[in-house]
Amino acid sequence: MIRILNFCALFAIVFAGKPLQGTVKIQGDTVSGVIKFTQQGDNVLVEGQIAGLSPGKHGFHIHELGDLSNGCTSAGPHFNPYKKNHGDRLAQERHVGDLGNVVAGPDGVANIQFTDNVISLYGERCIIGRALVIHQGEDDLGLGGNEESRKTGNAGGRLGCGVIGIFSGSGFWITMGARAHRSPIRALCAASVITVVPPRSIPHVR
Ligand SMILES: [Cu+2]
Ligand SMILES: [Zn+2]
Repeated sequence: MIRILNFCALFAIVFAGKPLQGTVKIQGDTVSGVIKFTQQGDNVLVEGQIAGLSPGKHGFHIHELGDLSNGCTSAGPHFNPYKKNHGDRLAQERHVGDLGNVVAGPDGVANIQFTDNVISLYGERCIIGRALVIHQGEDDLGLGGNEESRKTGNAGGRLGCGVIGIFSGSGFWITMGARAHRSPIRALCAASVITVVPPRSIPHVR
């Protein structure tokens, strides 16, 4: 087990120059934007811009499904593989998909840049293929004192959403795609990340 994990560390170092990156185009009736995700060790850098919002705070979450066949509604609930309560991005008790609020200025634009060490671009906390949703209202971060607060943060309707996919400039994924099927080391690593490592508690954030 430890050797397998070391393999993974080596694997991560070897591919350090080829970042894992995801991207999502957010679309809605009034809102639009693009967000990019970059894996940096255990952290994911989240950066981008969403326009067309009302000034103020808006709930910002990864939802479980990448299914937008019925608009943002079919994206399902917050991505919550550990069956926790809803919470702040910086809280111990949170859904993996809980990214707090983003803040739009008077011009309706939210400029977004933060790192998070709970979401990931691989393994069991992987957000690729799931939906990013921007909400109409402020997320109460699970502190609203009611049942809905512990599920959704009472952030209101879904203004816009998009499915997170592989970024065009992500050399890592392009290499993986070309060679993964004939590389036992990579297959082993992927398997260890996904199945051999027992579910661990969400790492404490900073
Ligand atoms: Cu949401
Ligand atoms: Zn949540």
